[in-house]
Amino acid sequence: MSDTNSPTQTPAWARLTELAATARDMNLREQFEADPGRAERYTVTAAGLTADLSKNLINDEILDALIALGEETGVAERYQAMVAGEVINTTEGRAVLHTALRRPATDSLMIEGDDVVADVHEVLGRMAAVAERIRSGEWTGATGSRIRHVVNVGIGGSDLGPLMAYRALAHYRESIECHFVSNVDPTHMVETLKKLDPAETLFIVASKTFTTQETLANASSAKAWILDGLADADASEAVAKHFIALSTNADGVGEFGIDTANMFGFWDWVGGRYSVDSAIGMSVMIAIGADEFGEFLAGFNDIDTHMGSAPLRENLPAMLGLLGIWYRNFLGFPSHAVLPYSQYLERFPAYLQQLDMESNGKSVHLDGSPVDHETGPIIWGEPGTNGQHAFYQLIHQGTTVIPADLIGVINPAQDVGGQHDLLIANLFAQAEALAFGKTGEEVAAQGASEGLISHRSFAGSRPTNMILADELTPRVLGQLVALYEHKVFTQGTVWGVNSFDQWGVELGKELARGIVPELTSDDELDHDSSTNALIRHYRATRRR
Ligand code: G6Q
Repeated sequence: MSDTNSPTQTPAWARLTELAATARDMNLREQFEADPGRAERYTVTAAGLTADLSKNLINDEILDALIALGEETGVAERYQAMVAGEVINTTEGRAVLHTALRRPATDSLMIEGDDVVADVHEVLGRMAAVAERIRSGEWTGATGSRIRHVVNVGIGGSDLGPLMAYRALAHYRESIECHFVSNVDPTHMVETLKKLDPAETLFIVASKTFTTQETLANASSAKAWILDGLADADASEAVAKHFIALSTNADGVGEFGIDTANMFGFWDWVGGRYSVDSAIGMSVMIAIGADEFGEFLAGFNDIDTHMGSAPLRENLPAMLGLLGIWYRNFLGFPSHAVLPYSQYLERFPAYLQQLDMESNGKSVHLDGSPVDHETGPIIWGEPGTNGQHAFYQLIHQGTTVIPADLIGVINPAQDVGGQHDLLIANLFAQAEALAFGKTGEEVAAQGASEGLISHRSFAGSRPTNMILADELTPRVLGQLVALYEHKVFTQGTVWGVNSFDQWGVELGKELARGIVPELTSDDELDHDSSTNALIRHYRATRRR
């Protein structure tokens, strides 16, 4: 997109700029008083998800202009191009086809003469067979013991998705316990392995490229731990029975010593942060079984279908994306909080940080021209109610408005003494407090002393999306993830950026490769004076 094609040049952008001038002072109390049907009109459903969008700083005029922006920037058309396999990741010359990972086996999608849906189901079938052998105890380790622990070794997209989903679906987990080691900090592996028995432990080396420094370092230390712990077993048998790989790089996997029969592949059209529904989800499949993993994929597909067919006004991922643009570009709010009222979703905000910030943290349009508007916001969050006792103070009374997604599950997997109702009461109360606040008069009427009135007042009109699911099943989790994938897609499309590359992570990696040998040598340094001084301080202080 050239500058003349920037979204700022659309009529809708100009209209939204005009509307923003007054919307900043929008009072949600007044909006609700004037419009008794507001909650109902601004509720959008998608598959098993219901979202009350009425507590946003919007009215029909603003919504119309946001939808016009989605239309003028071609959100629906670009989505069709993506799912059809067009090369929309232009900087890496790749199609973007994570939606093909969850299409039913009865579908087909021909890309360069190859049915990618058939390829996906071939791998899923092999994954299911191995997952079943591990779950049933038929797959044994080198000493004949059954596998009780699985350690996923991967980072970024090869860690965040499976870890998030494994925690979210803990209720569905059966016998096998999974662990996730991602950090190159050796303490991560050492602490994880402390309570594990090599005879009962299977490592999954999850790396799309099989070149990632952190993952290869951790995989090597895992291999050493297995070979050391199973010293009586034949080394190649120990590796064959205690390692499987998830990768697109068969040569790299073979070189590491993992039998490529125990490698589950995926394709370069799956971006790391979009890969939890590919072979990268193997740990989740082992934990919950292939049938439930199939449900997880079906949930993604529910939202893919919705995204591809619902008009923008009734299209939940698109609406969440457009509302985010309203806040980021027109009202100037720099961050967005995701606050799940579900302990099972404790890793969901961290997962979304990568999905959103790595996708849309960009400063140039697709054609390389600099953007003339803000792009991705800072995404952050923690589960409620914990966040309430930590950082909600700033969301309620700070000087920055932080739009938030509040996510709730109506029917709990576990309920003890009415605690779930307590959780949900807090969820609804937070949205109510943020939207409607508490005036000085109300504070005074409750008997507060004059000097405390301003301290105890809440301005209100702090926007939230309330997203509710009936139950946190694998299918609903798939729906939630796809909801955010397509929200991010919508925003990237409007902004005209490439949401599918991540060049911004390269520079640090490159510099680290240069610094590694410098830490253990006395060589001259020619960085800037700060970096040189840090390296010298490390050399002088590090005990070996
Ligand atoms: C995600 C990124 C990145 C990637 C990791 C791990 O979209 O590409 O987070 O997932 O760098 O890469 P490998 O799977 O290749 O080890």
